[in-house]
Amino acid sequence: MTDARVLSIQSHVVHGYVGGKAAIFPLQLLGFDVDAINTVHFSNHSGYGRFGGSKTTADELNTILRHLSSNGMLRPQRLLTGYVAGPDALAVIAERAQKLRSENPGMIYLLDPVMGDGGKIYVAPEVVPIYRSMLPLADIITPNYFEVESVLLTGIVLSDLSSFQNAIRELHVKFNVPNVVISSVPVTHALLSSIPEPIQASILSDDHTPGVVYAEDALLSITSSRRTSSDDPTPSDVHALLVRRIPGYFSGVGDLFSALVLAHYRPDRPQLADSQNPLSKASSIALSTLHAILVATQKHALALPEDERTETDDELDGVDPTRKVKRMRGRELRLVQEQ
Ligand code: PXL
Repeated sequence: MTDARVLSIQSHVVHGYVGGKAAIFPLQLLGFDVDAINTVHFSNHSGYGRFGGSKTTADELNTILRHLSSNGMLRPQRLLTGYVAGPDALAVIAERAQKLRSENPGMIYLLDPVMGDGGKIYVAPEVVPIYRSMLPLADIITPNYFEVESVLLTGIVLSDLSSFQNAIRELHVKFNVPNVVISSVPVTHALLSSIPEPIQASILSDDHTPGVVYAEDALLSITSSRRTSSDDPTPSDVHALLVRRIPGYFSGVGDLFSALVLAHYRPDRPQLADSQNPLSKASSIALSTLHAILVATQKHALALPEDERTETDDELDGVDPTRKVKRMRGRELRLVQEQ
């Protein structure tokens, strides 16, 4: 393997597996050297309710990048950026991503525009325009469903097939991103009924469990790769990957997914089945790995003593902080055990 160094810029937590802690070990297992810059250094992820530590300032990031650069250590073949705590730090990363891109046009950059989820925006408003200006630098972006449909990215409410088509087109055309993966898409009735029937049937026939309404029990990842040939009338090649939803609260899932997509994205390898492109193939492998990790994590969490166990997210609302911490601890991704 020659293209084996990834520069990963995202959170660090001492305990548990989100941000870099969810991304670096899987990348290493898949054969990559990983240079890791921490955008925060926290005790644990924010879902515990109680957490603390520091955010890396723009000055600190600049110092680290400057020294890496002057030591000739800043020549990654792949770049992965995730959660960044604020606009000043993000501006430094944007500037560096631009520089790395111009120094190495062949670098593969996966940008996860971490801005919100499930209806909640968790970054300062000034972060949004910086991310939007960074999107054209990326080869792959992995926004979640909420980030795409909110004002954070397109403002196009994702309901049926045509709204997805419009949003995907906007990401390819307006933001000039060649590869888009939209994760955590619920399989709603409106979406299902807007899809041509043979495709609808292929989604539903995936269900082998009698009596289960699979659509409600599943999430889609939608991948779209812009066609490269200018005489191709189809603007992009879209795949929808269906995965069974594992109920419960997990953190770091998006970070793990993005790392796996980046690791498995091999545009240099031509041997693909007709029905795949490098992005859909990478996403499909990433999803099956992620699914296996979540199944194992869920199994572990459910086997814990009663006061450490959570079966649904609701059980976490209103529980006292100490119990919540116990319950969260049992839901850390089982990356090491399932390596
Ligand atoms: O993407 C997950 C994540 C990343 N970084 C920090 C977090 C979380 C999730 O809670 O708290 C600091």
